[in-house]
Amino acid sequence: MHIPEGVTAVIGLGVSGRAICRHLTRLGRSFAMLDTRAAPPRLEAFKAEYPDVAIYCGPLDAVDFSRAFEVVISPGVDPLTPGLEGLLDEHNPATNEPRLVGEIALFKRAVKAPVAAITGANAKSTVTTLLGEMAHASNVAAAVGGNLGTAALDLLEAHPDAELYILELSSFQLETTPRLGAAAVAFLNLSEDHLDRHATLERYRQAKARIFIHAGLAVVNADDPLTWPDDTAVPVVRFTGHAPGQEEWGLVTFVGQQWLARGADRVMRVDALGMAGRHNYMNALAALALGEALGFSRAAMRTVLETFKGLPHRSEVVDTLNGVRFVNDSKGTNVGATLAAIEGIGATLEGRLVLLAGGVGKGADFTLLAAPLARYARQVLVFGADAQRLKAALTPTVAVREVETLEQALEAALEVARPGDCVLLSPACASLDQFANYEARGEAFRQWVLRQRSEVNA
Ligand code: UMA
Ligand code: ADP
Repeated sequence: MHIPEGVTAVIGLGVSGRAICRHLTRLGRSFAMLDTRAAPPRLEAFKAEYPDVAIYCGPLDAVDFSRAFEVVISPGVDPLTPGLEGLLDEHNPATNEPRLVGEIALFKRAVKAPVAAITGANAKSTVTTLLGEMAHASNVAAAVGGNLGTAALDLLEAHPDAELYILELSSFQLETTPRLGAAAVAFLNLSEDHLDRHATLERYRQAKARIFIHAGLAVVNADDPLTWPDDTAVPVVRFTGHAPGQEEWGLVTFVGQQWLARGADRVMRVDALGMAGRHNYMNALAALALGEALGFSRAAMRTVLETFKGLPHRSEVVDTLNGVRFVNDSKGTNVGATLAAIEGIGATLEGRLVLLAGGVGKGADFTLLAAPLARYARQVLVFGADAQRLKAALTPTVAVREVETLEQALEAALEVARPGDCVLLSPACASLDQFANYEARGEAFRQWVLRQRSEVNA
């Protein structure tokens, strides 16, 4: 297959690919759709919607891109896929950008209002959602999406008059964004994830650090130097889990109570936060720092922090059965997220945590979990594709039992948990070996707990 002269090649028939096609249609540009899978989902629906668009499914090294206007790639496709090599480094004189770009490059060319963007290994969705709520509470017409919810290009059509676009951006999206030029950005934290794609933590960091390009202001984590920009020209505001410097956001203790504060200026007590867990103090601070940079009202931001209970599948309390609390953190899909959940929740119940973990480990180093689990966990139940690797990393430091499925892990948890304990699903792994996605895994956990509840009540 060759892409004809002047035609844009769109790669990936997913949420982003479809949003890119709608956008190119609005611009009146001709395009072809490509997907590396032999039979991508929703192919027939796409053909029906775009009967005149050329479609190619198969290996990209059989495609001649040399005459394409540009190549616009979906985040799930590696720019180093055979057939695409070199395109990211090739200059496109028509756009003054690389010949290979992603959805966010097209978004940047079209957007008329300021952009706020959030990245990090974890907590992106939580902080993005919080910031969106804070904007609305401050009467700013903000449109929220990106890696979370509505695709960025679809936001432009759904909210053409937005005063602010708030985007959660993944490393996959940033990797193919030449210059974002956002008014305010945040890089929340960095720990290993997606190493199957980025190969090293440094390459993962570099992809995420593209968020700083031409940024008006950057909110970064003072406790995590990997989130700091290499470019010292970017104005920075820091947040920390310790006492803040004068211009920083952090935690201060006042008359025995911990407060979120900007320098010496106390903003709210942590026990007034709607979200549970110490890791959410950091998320609240990051959102406050961004909100203040964007001119939101402090009173409005405080109200949001008091009422926002967190997103589903993120340290979400499902129910308490016979004194045992069941917490669904299915979105804990990497070691960093699971560490945050264990420390966020476990700190209040040393030795009383029953952790359920497992799935697809994406090549992660699970030994980092051993020390905190030795302190906080009564028992760890591992399941799924990487159960054995998890077990090997935690043995003999922690009591680990291997089972096959989440349901078996829950049954085993019920046997070992005592009143006052917490059964936490925070798998440190992706779900795709046994579930459609992390939501389906969290829902399976929730449904099982609710079934137990009806048996308890019966
Ligand atoms: N795929 C192929 N060949 C292709 C195209 C896709 O094999 O030619 C596979 C990918 O490897 C992946 C799947 O298809 O397994 C989906 O990839 P995609 O790029 O088509 O995904 P979209 O449906 O466009 O969704 C993407 C984000 N998905 C990914 O980055 C994998 C969605 O984030 C995002 O909401 C959406 O764009 C809109 O911006 C999801 C996600 O899992 C929530 N993100 C990762 C994360 O948060 O960890 C980064
Ligand atoms: P993302 O969109 O980056 O995946 P989410 O807000 O969906 O982030 O949260 C994902 C997981 O990250 C949660 O399950 C939680 O365990 C963990 N998490 C939440 N806050 C933090 C934090 N400040 N640092 C590290 N991990 C966190």
